[in-house]
Amino acid sequence: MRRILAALVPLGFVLAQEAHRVAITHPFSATNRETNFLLLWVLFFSILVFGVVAGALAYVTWKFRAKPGQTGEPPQIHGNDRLEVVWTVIPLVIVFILFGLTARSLILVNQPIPGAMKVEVVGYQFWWDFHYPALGLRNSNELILPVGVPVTLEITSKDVIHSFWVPGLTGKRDAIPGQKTLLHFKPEQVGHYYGFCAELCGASHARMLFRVLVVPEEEFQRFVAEARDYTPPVADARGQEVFGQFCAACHGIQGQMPPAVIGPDLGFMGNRLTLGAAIAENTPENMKAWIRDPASFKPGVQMPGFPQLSDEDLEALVRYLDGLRLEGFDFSTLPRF
Ligand code: HEC
Ligand SMILES: [Cu+2]
Repeated sequence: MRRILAALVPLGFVLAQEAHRVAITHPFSATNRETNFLLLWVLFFSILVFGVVAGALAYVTWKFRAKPGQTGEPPQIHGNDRLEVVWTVIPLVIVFILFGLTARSLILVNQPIPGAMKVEVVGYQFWWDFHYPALGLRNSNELILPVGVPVTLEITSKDVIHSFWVPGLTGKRDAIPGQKTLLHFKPEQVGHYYGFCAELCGASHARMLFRVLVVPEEEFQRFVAEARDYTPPVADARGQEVFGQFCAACHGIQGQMPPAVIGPDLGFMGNRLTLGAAIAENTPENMKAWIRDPASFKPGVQMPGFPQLSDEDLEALVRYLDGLRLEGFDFSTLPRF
């Protein structure tokens, strides 16, 4: 018993600390406000139904209990039309009320918002690509959005069904091959939001995460302007050579898409906070370990390992990748939701 408690306490602590990642009640999102509103109504009716049913049961049990000196069966009652109509109609009314409230919420949160910025979202086993067609900008695994500007996400998948979900920011939407699904919302608060794939999609489904970085509008505009004139910096010439030899077939760097997109765009890898679709922190150590053996991070990953690279080449490559960045942006200090 004591051992179970000793295990549960730290678990509870971790859960309390990490609960914000699935904060569907975070109030700075239209979807979540609707969820909260519905939650209250559902809770209200649940408590009401429980109270009436449990109360009636308690009353009947007490009222028709065996009295002292009573023998044999008490008088039996068969059917009561009025009572039966009442207990059919009341639940029906409750169901209709909940249906009406839910339909209203669904219509509200699925309305396109005029003037929305379009971002194309593509799910792959096991990562996400974000493309801003009007801005000529592309980034993988970390979606950067300006606060206060409505967006429309056009979501699809290149392989199996995935599901795009950012609990703190908006609802969930399936990513279906050959189809486009839409998600409309307006980020209302600057922050670093946790995203998940919410549809079982293969061995590393649970490791198919992403982040949404909601930044002040002028910071976003600055990022877009600088990205437009971006020539990928070469922080290490040897690193660039190694990249061209081993990596460029699958990985594009901002604006230079490989013929068939196979891996994430690495154009702003130096600005990324995370690695491997947000499962590890983007540090040089993790980067080296990832390149040597990505499958040790993610079973079933579509990237081969490169154990054959010499230590010098690996160091050079990591310096080159870290140099792929726009200077003057630090997203690590955003509040986390
Ligand atoms: C056969 C195609 C292929 C080759 C070759 C390849 N990669 Fe990848 N790479 C991928 C795929 C696919 C992913 C996405 C893995 C995932 O998260 O599921 C990936 C992910 C990555 C990531 C993580 C990106 C992010 O957004 O978190 C980095 C960094 C990376 N690769 C670097 C390299 C480097 C460096 C090389 C060359 C030494 C290389 N890759 C070679 C396919 C490839
Ligand atoms: Cu998935």
